[in-house]
Amino acid sequence: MSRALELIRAHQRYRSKTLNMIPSENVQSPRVLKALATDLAGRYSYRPRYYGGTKYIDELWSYAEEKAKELFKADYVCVEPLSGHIAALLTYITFAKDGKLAALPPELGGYPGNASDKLPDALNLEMVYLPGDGESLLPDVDKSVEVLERERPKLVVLGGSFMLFPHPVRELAEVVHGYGGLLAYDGSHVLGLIAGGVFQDPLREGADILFASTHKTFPGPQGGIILTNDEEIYRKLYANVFHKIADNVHFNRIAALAVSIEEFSRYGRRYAEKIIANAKELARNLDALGVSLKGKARGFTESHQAILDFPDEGKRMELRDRLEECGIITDGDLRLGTSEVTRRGMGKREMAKIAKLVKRALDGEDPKTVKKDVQKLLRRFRKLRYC
Ligand code: DSN
Repeated sequence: MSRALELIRAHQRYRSKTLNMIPSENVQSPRVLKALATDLAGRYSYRPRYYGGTKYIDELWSYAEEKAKELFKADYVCVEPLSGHIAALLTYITFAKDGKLAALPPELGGYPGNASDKLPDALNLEMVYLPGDGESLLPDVDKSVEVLERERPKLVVLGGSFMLFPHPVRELAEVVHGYGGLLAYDGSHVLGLIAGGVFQDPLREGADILFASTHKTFPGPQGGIILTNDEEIYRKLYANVFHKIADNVHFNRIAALAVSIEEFSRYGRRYAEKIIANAKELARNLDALGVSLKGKARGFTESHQAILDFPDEGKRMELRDRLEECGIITDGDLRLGTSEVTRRGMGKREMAKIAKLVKRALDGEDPKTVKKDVQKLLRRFRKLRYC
């Protein structure tokens, strides 16, 4: 017996007995998994054409692009980035390299890759951090306008990793365009909510570029995507794809993305609506049980996340581990996401149950008794919906 296969099985068994609340994860549909595990996983193709044997690959590639443009209502798309991080990298090297980039700092909700010692360090970017509010995790519009007018960064990024509410795209786009800058939106977390038409619509609100990962609220394979309505922006981005950010763009992933877009086109709107309704319900129930959450003054959340408010990092890590002992998987910032539980068919009643289970775990009840109840809840939700 292969040790690797044993570990895969052990992982699958373990995760099937736990409640996954990580907001940057989701489960793939059987068809998406099937597409990933095909011959495409070992093939190459380039543009312009170099390899033989690619006639179906090339058709699939174009099909994925057409379906993405249709679903996201964009004129141009890059499906080549291997992840959301690589989509950010492609956007930054194309439009901000050796210049100024503005974004929210990670502690106010921005992507951790925007920390000064990460992507900005790798690309020699001068970082301009947008002022914001650690409670709502939103940029402060007036203060951001001041900073942008003073610093005039080439590229400004809204959106991020800790997102409870829509970002002020309309409010800031005019300023950025006024001095000749570009506005990008990191929709990694909320891509499914955008595609479902239930959150905000960055490309119609003034963003020039929407980049994202494809596996969070959007239930596709792990990967990245960039969308724009501007031909010149697209041409500049595409010129930096081959042999700058990738050599092989992984055609099993692109095929799986096409499958997930087909599925989302049928079921996505209902799914996205339910994700948000569940996040709101979960947050309301946690609050009623006395658990402190971010964003309370604005109604906790309008996205897929509810974020517990424990300022001490050590305490958060301890609670993450305690929750896991109880069968509830979350992250070191105690963000609770509803994408996966929604996909498993859970609704309002289950959100109230999950809130109680989280509260019992946080209160230090014996993990064995909480875990038993978590597993009892899971047993009724084995089948995936919206696919
Ligand atoms: N890995 C993504 C997340 O968990 O939000 C981005 O940091």
